[in-house]
Amino acid sequence: MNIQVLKNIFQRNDNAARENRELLDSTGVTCINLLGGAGAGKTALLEAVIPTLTDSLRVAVLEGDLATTKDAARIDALGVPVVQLLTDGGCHLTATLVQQGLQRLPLDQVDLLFIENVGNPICPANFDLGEHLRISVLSVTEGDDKPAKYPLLFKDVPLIVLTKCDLQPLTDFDFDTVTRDLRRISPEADILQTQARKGIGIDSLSTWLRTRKLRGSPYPVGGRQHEG
Ligand SMILES: Nc1nc2c(ncn2[C@@H]2O[C@H](COP(=O)(O)OP(=O)(O)OP(=O)(O)O)[C@@H](O)[C@H]2O)c(=O)[nH]1
Ligand SMILES: [Mg+2]
Repeated sequence: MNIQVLKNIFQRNDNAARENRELLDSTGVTCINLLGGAGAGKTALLEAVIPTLTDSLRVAVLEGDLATTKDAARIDALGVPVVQLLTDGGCHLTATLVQQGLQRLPLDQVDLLFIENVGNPICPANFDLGEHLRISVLSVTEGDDKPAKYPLLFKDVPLIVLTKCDLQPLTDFDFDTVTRDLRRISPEADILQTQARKGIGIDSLSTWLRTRKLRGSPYPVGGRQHEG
């Protein structure tokens, strides 16, 4: 009985995700789902990279959180359209909530849409939102064992961004260990080291975003396996 309920939840989510992707495709919007643990530096990364993109790309953001509009306010300060999605305690965004957010955005005036998922290294990875690709974020303060312990977060993503690298000397975070583990989980993924506060590595991220052929790309879209 319980298994049937879970299946229905996933089916409803996947239907909404399919509709979201069709809407995004029909309006020419490329959508990136940004995943990572709480406080990994997702919003800081967006704050740093969005200003490097807006000369030629029209960017918008959907901000996912359990509560508050704090992250949306940080993005609003950049002058790009943003909608705060509140899960009201839920530990991940759903495609249905994203669908409501999409209705609030001027999609015909958007080229690139970032969805910052709820800070959580587990649940968000299980839910397709209709995005075209995912980018996973890991901060050095979380520890170098996290890719091995939370592999689904890093699976089938084209880019993994290591954040807060300025703090590495204060930790025992070992880049070789993380790189080896990430290669095992996602052999094709690019790995970037960043220090969003100092703007280091942001040019590389900006170039990555600009030069990837995001739409019509070979990245796996939709139909993700529900693991765990
Ligand atoms: N030293 C340092 N601190 C950083 C860096 N990037 C982010 N931080 C800090 O890390 C904390 C969390 O950053 P956020 O950008 O809010 O992280 P987040 O992943 O968006 O957090 P949630 O949305 O709550 O999951 C803040 O205090 C940031 O100032 C960095 O490159 N270096
Ligand atoms: Mg945030």
